[in-house]
Order: sequence, then C-alpha cells, then structure tokens
Amino acid sequence: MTITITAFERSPDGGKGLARDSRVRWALEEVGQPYEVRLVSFRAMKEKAHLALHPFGQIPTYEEGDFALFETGAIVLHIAERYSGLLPDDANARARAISWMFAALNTVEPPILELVTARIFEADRPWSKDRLPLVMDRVRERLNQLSARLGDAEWLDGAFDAGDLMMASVLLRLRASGLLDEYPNLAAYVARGEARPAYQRAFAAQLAVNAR
Ligand SMILES: N[C@@H](CCC(=O)N[C@@H](CS)C(=O)NCC(=O)O)C(=O)O
Repeated sequence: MTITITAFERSPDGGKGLARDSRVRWALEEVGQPYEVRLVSFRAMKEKAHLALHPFGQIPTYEEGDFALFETGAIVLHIAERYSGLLPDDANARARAISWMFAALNTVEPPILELVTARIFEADRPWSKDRLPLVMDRVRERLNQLSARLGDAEWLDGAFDAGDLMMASVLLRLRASGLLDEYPNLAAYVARGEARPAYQRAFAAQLAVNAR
C-alpha cells in the first residue's frame, strides 16, 4: 500500500532539515519503505481537507490507504513497529527505545522550542534580552543531563534505534543557536545521525522540494 506523507510546499528554513517531515522521511528511509509526498501550502494546512487529517492544521501527516496519522511521535513509532530496522527485538529494549522517543519529544524538545520562539519570534520584544539567558539555561539543563547519560557511547541505548532518530532530530534544531557546540559528545551524536545514509536521502529529498 502506498505511503503518503505531507510536507511544506515552501519550508521556512528552505528545506534544510528543520521541518518535521524530515523525521518521518528519515524513519521511512531507515526501514526502506518508499513513500510519496503531498505538498501543502500554509493556507491549505488550515483548510477542511487537511484538518480532517490533522486537527491542528500542521505537517507532517501519514496516510496508508484509508489509515491516517498525525504527530511525528505517533508516525515514527508506527513505522518502527510495522517495519523492521528501528526497534530492537528484545521487548525491554524496545520499551526503552520508546522511552527515549518520548523523552526527545516531551522532555528535550519543549525547552528547545521555547528557545526558537525566544530567538526568532520574540527577538524584538522589550523583555527579550532579559528572558533569552533564562531560556538558554533551561535548554542547557537538559543538555547537561543528556550529555552525561550519553557519555562516550555512540547511541543512547546500544544500537541506533527510533529513540536516537527522534533525539537527534530534536537536537539538530539547536545548531543555529550555537548551544549544541557546548556539548561535543552531543554535537558528535547528532553528526553521526546526520551521516547515516538514510538521513542523507531524507535530507536531500526535502531540500529538493524547496530548491524547485
Ligand atoms: N507536535 C507536532 C508538531 C508539528 C508541527 O509543529 N509542525 C510544523 C512544521 S515543523 C507546522 O506545521 N507548522 C505550521 C503551523 O503550525 O501552522 C509533531 O511532532 O508532529
């Protein structure tokens, strides 16, 4: 059955890996599943047809016949459960990989999103200068903890899995802030993720859309 995802017709970052369809593309590339992409404009995302797929009017979505999903956590988990390559066989190791996916989305991503908001959308507010260091410290707190846990390991829990895919996807959004460079082991971890052939194919496909 054909898999179709949605992505930005024009991504605000020019298709350089920040829009969240890249996580889904990466997961599909890791498990070797071909997929089609339906591009949507910002306007179309808020219209009825897209809202039926995604109640919050966002990308990405995932369709397989009449089955549809939204939220990257749910989509990547679905892909990882349906196809082999992203979750370990051992039941406990699988559960731990899923913990890391949740940690990426619920514990690490929120302060990073706050930082993106502070640096870009609130930069011209009078209180922005005072607030930014606080927001950066909240991100650092999480990065300190994650860096300590990762240590010298290649991946978070043994071999690369869906937890690493999600964590690296979340962390790479930090690159422009310079914060990732404060943590050499995390910067190297993200670089290892980006060096994976599946990531490279996903990145190239997203960039190609925006280079048209
Ligand atoms: N929690 C959602 C977030 C989805 C999201 O924020 N998508 C962004 C693109 S990366 C979007 O569609 N933004 C446009 C908008 O919200 O209007 C997920 O992980 O799928």
